Amino acid sequence: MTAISGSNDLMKLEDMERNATHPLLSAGEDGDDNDQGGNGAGRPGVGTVVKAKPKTKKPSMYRVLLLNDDYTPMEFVVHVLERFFNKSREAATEIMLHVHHRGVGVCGIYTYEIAETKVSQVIDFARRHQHPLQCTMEKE
Ligand code: TYC
Repeated sequence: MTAISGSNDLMKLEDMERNATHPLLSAGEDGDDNDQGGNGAGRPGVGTVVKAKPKTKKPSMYRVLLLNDDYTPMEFVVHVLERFFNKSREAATEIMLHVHHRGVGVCGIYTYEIAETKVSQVIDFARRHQHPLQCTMEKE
């Protein structure tokens, strides 16, 4: 006759379930009083599940710059700033005059792809109108 050791084995199973690492519990919070640091020390293959770290990184930003030259008409530059950089007539005029006097000025700050697109659009638009206006970008 085999002895039935039922209650003993059942207790062990319950203990195992109670001690199973829970994603919302960290070391020492599993409600038992036999904490071993919560890292499964001495229990091969058992470790603490640590909450996933939200991994969101801010993208690098790039300044789009307009360069001065002696030939592009002021009105054309103002138009470029209104059309491609969504500036008001007043803001566009201010930036154009800044570039005219200082040699270079910021049109806007964007993520890499947007900045690259703006630069291409401005250079292409200026070329099509036979103006030497130059535009470039730099990491912020
Ligand atoms: N310097 C130009 C002129 O006198 C005007 C100008 C302003 C040109 C800004 C380019 O990015 C520029 N007509």
